[in-house]
Amino acid sequence: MPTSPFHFKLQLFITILTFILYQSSCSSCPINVWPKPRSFSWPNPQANPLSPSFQIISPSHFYLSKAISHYLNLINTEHHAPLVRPSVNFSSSSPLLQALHITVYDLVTPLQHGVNETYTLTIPSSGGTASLAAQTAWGAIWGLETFSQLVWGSPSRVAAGVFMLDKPLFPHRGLVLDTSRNYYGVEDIKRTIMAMGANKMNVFHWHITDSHSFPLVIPSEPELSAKGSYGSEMVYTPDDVKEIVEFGLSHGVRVVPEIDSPGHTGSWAEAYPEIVTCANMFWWPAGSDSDRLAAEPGTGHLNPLNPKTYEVLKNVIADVVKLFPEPFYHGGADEIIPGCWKADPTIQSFLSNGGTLSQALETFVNSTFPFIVSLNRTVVYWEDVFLDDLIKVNSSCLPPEHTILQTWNNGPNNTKKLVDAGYRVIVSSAEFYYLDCGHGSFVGNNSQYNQPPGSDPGYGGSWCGPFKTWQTIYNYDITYGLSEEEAKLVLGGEVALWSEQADPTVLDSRLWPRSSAMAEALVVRKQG
Ligand code: CP6
Repeated sequence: MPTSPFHFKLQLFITILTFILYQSSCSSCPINVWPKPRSFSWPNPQANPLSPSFQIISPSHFYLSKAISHYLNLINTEHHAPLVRPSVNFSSSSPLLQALHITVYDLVTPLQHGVNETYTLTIPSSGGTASLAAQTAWGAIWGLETFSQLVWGSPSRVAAGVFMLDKPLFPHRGLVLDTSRNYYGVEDIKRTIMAMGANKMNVFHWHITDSHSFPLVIPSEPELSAKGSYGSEMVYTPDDVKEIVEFGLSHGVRVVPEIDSPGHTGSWAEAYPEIVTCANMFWWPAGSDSDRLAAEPGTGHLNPLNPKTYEVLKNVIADVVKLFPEPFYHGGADEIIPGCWKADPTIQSFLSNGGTLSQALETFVNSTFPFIVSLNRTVVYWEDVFLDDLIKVNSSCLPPEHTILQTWNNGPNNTKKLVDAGYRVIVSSAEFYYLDCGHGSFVGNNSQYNQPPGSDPGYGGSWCGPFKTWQTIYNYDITYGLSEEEAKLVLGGEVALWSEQADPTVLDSRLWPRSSAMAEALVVRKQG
């Protein structure tokens, strides 16, 4: 059996030639696969019955085998009836499809950013054996997803005479879930990851901690979750994390942890009040430079000048890196509020001795970033760390080879500023990709609530409306306005579900189907 990349390329070449020949006979056949594969041909739409003893034959690979069980189970139990049934010729006396044969050329590359996700799938019109070929197990998992979508009805039939070559346009197709403002159970997270895999989305960005609760059990700092979680049942233990990470790998989904800091850390004050500034400050003075971000009471920031901060934080980082094998580590660093740091006397004297808030942030980054890099992690931060107009670090603190910045404050200009500074970028534009505001969410200002007059209009005051439809999300071009060279640094996008106004009861309906729109746009839609 050919095993080298050369053979893989040769096979791709042959498959591509086959396409060119076939596509000329049927250039726009509809096919029920989401996201749409990059290219396919189905010149004479027909379906064959799936053999009752249908099997999947594959090389041995721990996660691929788990994926095969999952898909066999789906194929054998789901009997899905597409809303729009493919109008194809089907006769139960046609030849049966007996097996799907999987070839994987590289069985060792772990799931990681930029892994080869290409697969080819051929289902002959004559029954017998279909073949799926992929460079890696991770591409093969996508091929299985596609195959499962091509089986429908009861008794099962399968599309036949199909040739497909699929690979995503963007390597990073993610979803952020905030599990601090509201707690989500392990089953909610696994269900979300499974749905991501069904959409060929490959990064679950887990915004685990924030100001409202600290649900992650950190073995070397157990007080953080013991005191900072919503309750002893509302935590993620190391076993829970392992279960989620393993579940992700079985579905082609990486789990990237985010421990947001130095901002968004009010919950840390339950265990360590001495390292958190402004944790109990409820309202910002109206119109101050502090009411512009993170419209939440007591957001809390780690004190960058207190050595104890780094003692605790480094323990947290070291444990998180042990819990999550994933090579990316998200450090947050969004929405630093001047008044929160200024509320602390030690920071006040630092400032009155000529220090600046940006220097305080540089101290924080210089005391943590090299440590994270030393643990073999690529660091992701929100764009604020480099683009905020009041508090930001010099780019020399953040070498682009170790840093990825995630933009959320809209528009192509921020993305352009980031890529022009040499950073790789993940796009999470709040205007297009923030899903937290559902239909009927509050749009307006919060003045009827218990806030001092003139205070921040509050969460939802400026962003919740209008509701983003799937079409809005689908049509968003994450590389809009960039040159081809600049666009190369855009790794992909992430939709986000912040949980101030979301919890497990609305999880599925906020995320789906709108996330599927981004999934297809990043896999196949021509940008620009
Ligand atoms: N929490 C954290 C949030 C937000 C961010 N970080 C956020 C900001 C603006 C909107 C929605 C969410 N709730 N930690 C920004 C990255 Cl509109």
